[in-house]
Amino acid sequence: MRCGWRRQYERRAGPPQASSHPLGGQAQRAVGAGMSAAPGGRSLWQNCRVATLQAGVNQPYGLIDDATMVVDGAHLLWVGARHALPEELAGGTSQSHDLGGALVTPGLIDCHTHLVYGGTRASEFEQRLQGASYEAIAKAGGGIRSTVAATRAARTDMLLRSAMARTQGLLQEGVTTLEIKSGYGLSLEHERRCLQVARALAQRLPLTVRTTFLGAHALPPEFEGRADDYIDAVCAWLPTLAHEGLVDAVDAFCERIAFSPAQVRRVFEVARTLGLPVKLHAEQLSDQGGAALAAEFGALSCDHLEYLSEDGVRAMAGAGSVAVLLPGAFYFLRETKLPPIAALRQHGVPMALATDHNPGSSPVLSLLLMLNMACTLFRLTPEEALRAVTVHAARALGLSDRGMLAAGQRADFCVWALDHPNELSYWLGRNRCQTVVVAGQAVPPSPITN
Ligand code: DI6
Ligand code: FE
Repeated sequence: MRCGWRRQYERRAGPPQASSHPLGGQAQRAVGAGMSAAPGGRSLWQNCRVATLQAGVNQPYGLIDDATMVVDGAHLLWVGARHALPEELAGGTSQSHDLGGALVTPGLIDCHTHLVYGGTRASEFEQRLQGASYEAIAKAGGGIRSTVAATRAARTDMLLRSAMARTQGLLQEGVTTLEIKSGYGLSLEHERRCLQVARALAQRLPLTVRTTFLGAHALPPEFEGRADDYIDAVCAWLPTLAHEGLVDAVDAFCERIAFSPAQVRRVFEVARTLGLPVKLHAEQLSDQGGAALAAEFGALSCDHLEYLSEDGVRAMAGAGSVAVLLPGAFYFLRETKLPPIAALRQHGVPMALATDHNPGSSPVLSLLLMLNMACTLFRLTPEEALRAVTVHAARALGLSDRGMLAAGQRADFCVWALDHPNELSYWLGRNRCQTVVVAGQAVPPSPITN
């Protein structure tokens, strides 16, 4: 039985770290605190089992046993079997880490969240348990609108603080890249504020944040009965926010309770003139033909997709759009209609997974839990699930420099107290992530602040 990870990490270049039980919080603290490489230096990470997810490695998960990784600054210089390490790379490193046989994966990517908002919707959850439907609550002016009111009322520092706490939890579970959508401000001023908070998170925490403008998320009360006027406003705000450097992509909610394909098209046309990629909340509660529309605009991804038709699958395959599946929302809304997994596989549409963290339909703060739910609820394989939060999630964000472990990629990776990558989908409710490395630097563990 492989149990190499039970050994405490060692730093060859310095004195051994304080040895405490490897499963205790103290051990995690000691490991994380002792492992930051010199910025810009070269470091060697060895005695590990690496799930590279490279297509070129002819093993499930692109697995390399007894692997070595050479990190140079923020990037990987070399990844392979230890015996194949070129002589010239073996020397000249400023630090060497013995990982004691631990599992290494790419840093995880949560490619769909609505993480900046005020308040909670726990009372709405209670209403739904008593029989009210998500759509009925939304139509009665609750739902997204109640979070919009709480977000507008929240002080900016409180928005930042609550978003920081959520993000820290994700980071400690191995998330090194995070997408955050606006969509709870729904006015120029408040959408800007939410996007600024998302940018501020990336200044304060060691992970990449990609922002998505989701002005077309719901109709704010001041535009009641005037959805087309609201879309005019969204189309006018977008260039302003884009020029302020706040927008990496554009999304919309195409649904009976939100916006029609014709309205979404208008937003996407503005995105196109600005050269911004689009994504879409499509076919979550009904089939609106949203995925085909998004595909027409070369969407990076279409997300949710429970009601996606075969034509929609074909359109996505043709456009190379990623299917972002969100089992947290499926579970929390007690949906029964499954996304068309077999058709997505058959047409070669890459599948990603994300938390969809939001206060209404998916108050989920564990990406690993999504791996498990994708396997149990959607019947993904554990390997598909891991690809879904690495390689395919990177593609859903238009990022080609991460998501697998290979020379030239960013040195974003996680060290796990696990033997095999299938355990990432297997364990529920216990974080086995020992160390998170972002751009070649080990992230020191930090207490969650809220
Ligand atoms: N679909 C979702 O699941 C979230 N937004 C969306 O367009 C839900 C947002 C909420 O209920 O607050
Ligand atoms: Fe969402």
